[in-house]
Amino acid sequence: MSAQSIVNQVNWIKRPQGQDEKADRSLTDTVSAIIARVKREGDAALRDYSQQFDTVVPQQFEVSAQEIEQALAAMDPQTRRDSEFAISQVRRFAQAQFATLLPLEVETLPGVHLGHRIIPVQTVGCYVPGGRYPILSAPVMSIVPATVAGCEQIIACLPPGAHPAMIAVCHLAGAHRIFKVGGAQAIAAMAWGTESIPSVDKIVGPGNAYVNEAKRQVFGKVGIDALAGPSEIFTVADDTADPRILAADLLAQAEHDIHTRVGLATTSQDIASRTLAEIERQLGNLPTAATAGEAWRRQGEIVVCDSEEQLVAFADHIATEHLQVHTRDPHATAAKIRNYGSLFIGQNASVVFSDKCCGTNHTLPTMAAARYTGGLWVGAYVKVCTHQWIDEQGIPAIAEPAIRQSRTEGMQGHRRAAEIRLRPQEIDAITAGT
Ligand code: HSO
Ligand code: ZN
Repeated sequence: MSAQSIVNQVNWIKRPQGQDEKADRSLTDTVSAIIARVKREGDAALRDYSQQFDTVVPQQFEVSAQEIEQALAAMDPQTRRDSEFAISQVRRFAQAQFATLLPLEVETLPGVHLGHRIIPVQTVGCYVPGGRYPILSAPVMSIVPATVAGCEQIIACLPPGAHPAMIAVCHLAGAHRIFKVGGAQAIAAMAWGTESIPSVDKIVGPGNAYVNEAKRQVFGKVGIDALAGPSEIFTVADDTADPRILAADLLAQAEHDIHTRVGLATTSQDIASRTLAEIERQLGNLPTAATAGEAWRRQGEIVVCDSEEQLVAFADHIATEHLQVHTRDPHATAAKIRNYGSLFIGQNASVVFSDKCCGTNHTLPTMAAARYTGGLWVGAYVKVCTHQWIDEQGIPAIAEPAIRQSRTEGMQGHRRAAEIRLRPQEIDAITAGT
């Protein structure tokens, strides 16, 4: 077993990107220049950036009905059925989750009525990344929950060079309008609007470093979901795990990108050694080994722990995007863990199933963001907005402390507004300052 692959000191938390401050600054500057220009010049800037970054300028940015028909017709029928299956699974789960988002009316004190309503975000922009593979499930994950939430206008942007099947899936998933524009310029367009592309209320979906930086910079003007970094997978395992399965799942995610982070923590030295050997064996005949092997060599880790408690503590510490649990009683182990983007309980539940079609959303927090958030879901497309109404009998209980607090704080306008509710017959005197 190579010493460098078995570590006790874990590097997982190190940021995969952004260690170089200069590079960070130049990314920030490049993206802010792109956003400023799109905001100023609209479609003209989009044409320029498309030429510069994608080397194609679409005749028009919006995908026409005819192009959608062509994309659907060109799609292999089984591929289409598989995408429709993924859409229906993601929809079913999103619908079930949506059903848990209930309006609320409660009387917290006699006459004090408080509540909330669940209101869909009106317009949503789904960014669909290009990248190394045409990942057909990507548009499904950002568009389908928006349809379930009831968003009125769902647009999708994808790079002009994207595979036509990606356009077809955007349509099947329920996008109302689709645009061929990618990168930071697409994010800028959806945030500020151009002649062709409407501005939206919220932008969702993963992308490369430029897309992420653009989302970060337009946040505030629009809502965003999260800033997704390179994919991550970690498995916690005991001596009941199967090294062939452990290796296959780690390599599956490793093929995404050389920056993918993959790792295993196990209580078994034997499983650690055999998984290490198995990874090398499987890399020997994996067609995507150039990427997967590079990711494994750069970021791969196998950690040997003394106990299940250590496995759990370790998992909580790294707060990974995907956490697989391959232990004797995986449900019991899983119940003890709190930080993960999505949890894969037992060895049947491969991350790959969620990536493609089991129905959970594959857009998940990376870089330890799982400490404070879960992944993309139907709840990200709605607002939980409160309201209140006060009966006459509820006024004193609320107005009296409000008046005292306002006076203490020197907020006399607030004090008056509260006081006229308590003594409405004295409104003229109160507002006259007597
Ligand atoms: N693992 C990726 C999603 C994906 N992988 C889709 C393959 N297809 C991010 O969670
Ligand atoms: Zn994946």
